[in-house]
Amino acid sequence: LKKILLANTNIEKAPYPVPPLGLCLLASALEPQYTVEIYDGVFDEGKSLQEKVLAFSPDYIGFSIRNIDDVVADRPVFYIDRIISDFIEPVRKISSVPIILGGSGFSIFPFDVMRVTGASYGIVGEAEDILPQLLNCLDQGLDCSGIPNVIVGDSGLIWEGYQLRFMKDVRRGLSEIDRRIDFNPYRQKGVYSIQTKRGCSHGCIYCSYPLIEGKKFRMRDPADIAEEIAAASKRLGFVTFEFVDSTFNDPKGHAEAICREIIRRKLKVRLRTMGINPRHASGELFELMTDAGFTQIDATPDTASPRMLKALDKGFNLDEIRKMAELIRQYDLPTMWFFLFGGPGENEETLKETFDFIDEYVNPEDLVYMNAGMRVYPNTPLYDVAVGEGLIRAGETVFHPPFYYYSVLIGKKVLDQKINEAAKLRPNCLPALATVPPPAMIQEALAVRASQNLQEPMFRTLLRIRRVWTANGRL
Ligand code: B12
Repeated sequence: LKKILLANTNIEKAPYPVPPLGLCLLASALEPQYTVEIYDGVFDEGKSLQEKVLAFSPDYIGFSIRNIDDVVADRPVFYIDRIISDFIEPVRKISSVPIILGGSGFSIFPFDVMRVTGASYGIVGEAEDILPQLLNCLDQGLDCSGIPNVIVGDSGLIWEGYQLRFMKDVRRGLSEIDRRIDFNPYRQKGVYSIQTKRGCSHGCIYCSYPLIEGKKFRMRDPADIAEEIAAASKRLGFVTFEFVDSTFNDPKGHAEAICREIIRRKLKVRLRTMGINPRHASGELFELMTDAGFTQIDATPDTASPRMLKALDKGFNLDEIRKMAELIRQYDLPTMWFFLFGGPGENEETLKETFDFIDEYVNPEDLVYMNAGMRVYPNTPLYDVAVGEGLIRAGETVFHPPFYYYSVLIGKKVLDQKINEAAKLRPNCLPALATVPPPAMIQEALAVRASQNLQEPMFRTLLRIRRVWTANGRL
């Protein structure tokens, strides 16, 4: 059997380390035709990668590129430099096998990443079908440029005429993350990731998800998902499961069905999710989520200004966000709220509309994450707006340095100032730069949680400590 090493190049540990779900799914799709090993770089950061390559001696090496930058305008973290210096270059020094790239970050900027890494092949989007096809093609020494989603870079020229396809059926092998990588370091701070569907049919103007996963929702069977959770929790004991879907409760009915399957099996699990779509939030959904074991959710309306909801093409309205906020209070579900400020049309009035909503509806014990400036991705409506306003030229790359959009009606300086003022008045509202707590604060939070046996989400403990530190002038 031919051998492939799949390497996870993601070393980001904030807000918490995430296990390489995609690579585990790929491993399952490649077996038994290929012998697969995964190198997880999250904690090792590339240190033992050369050793791994020498010991395993793979025929192919796949690198997963999840993050390009950290989407915080004033914190210029560009992950690609270290991916090249700590992962790709060390491997090149000792091996000349084909290098294949993929992953969500890669899929947004495939040509830029191919250029800066000089990789042989890249696959845009999901790769369970395509990676085995590409490897079969390479095994036979054929020209692989006609395979959908594949970019060929080995001639030094990058072939840009690839077609993008998504699988019809997402019912595939299981990730079994803990069987493929060492899950122990994730136990404490991390989560076990579960994907319930792929695709996103919403049209939020800045968003890259439809480019990565396609625009059509493709759902997994709710019973299969509950079985996956049951099996993993049997193997691992008590861990938190997190749903990684673009929006958890779309299309309507699927999330409800998953909760029912979990409840029916009487699973004792701790669940969390990002992306609750206000349009499809209901008392029934919240009841089911609470019964299934949700202890925390993320609410990501982006704005609570009616004008900005339209400008960002969010597909829901302020009444629906209010209704969701009421349900969150009624069911007492700890929530992290996310707002993105500065989109097209943002001005001082629209900002006030969002802050008025926060003051009236958000529990002061819940965290509000305020991001100023919108990261522009290629092939999105926001990119076209930026071109139309003369901020970038048509076709211009926004890969590096990352390009952020700020409404011309307010500008970066005033927007940052307003966000900082809002944060001063509201201890639970944090500008993006303040959301990574200092290590000493995390230590204190861990100690408090252990001594009082607190089960609440970490962000609530941290927020309380933050208040004390601010009052003492420690921050
Ligand atoms: C869920 C999610 C989160 C969750 C993660 C929870 C969890 N338990 O994993 C949370 C909210 C914590 C999060 C945080 C962050 N995220 Co996030 N996140 C996502 C999201 C929505 C899904 C990722 C996922 O799990 N997908 C499911 C798996 C199955 O897919 P996959 O890993 O991509 O793998 C498939 C393919 O990519 C491909 N593939 C993957 N690897 C490889 C390798 C090879 C060789 C090949 C051929 C193919 C291949 O095949 C796989 C199977 O089909 C993506 C957007 C998206 N739709 O992809 C953003 C995304 C990855 N995140 C992004 C970012 C920036 C971040 C943060 C840096 C933000 C921040 N400042 O906090 C952090 C970093 C966290 C970390 N430790 O890395 C960006 C990255 C783009 C960029 N600008 O760099 C994305 C793309 C969203 C966006 N803005 O467009 N995130």
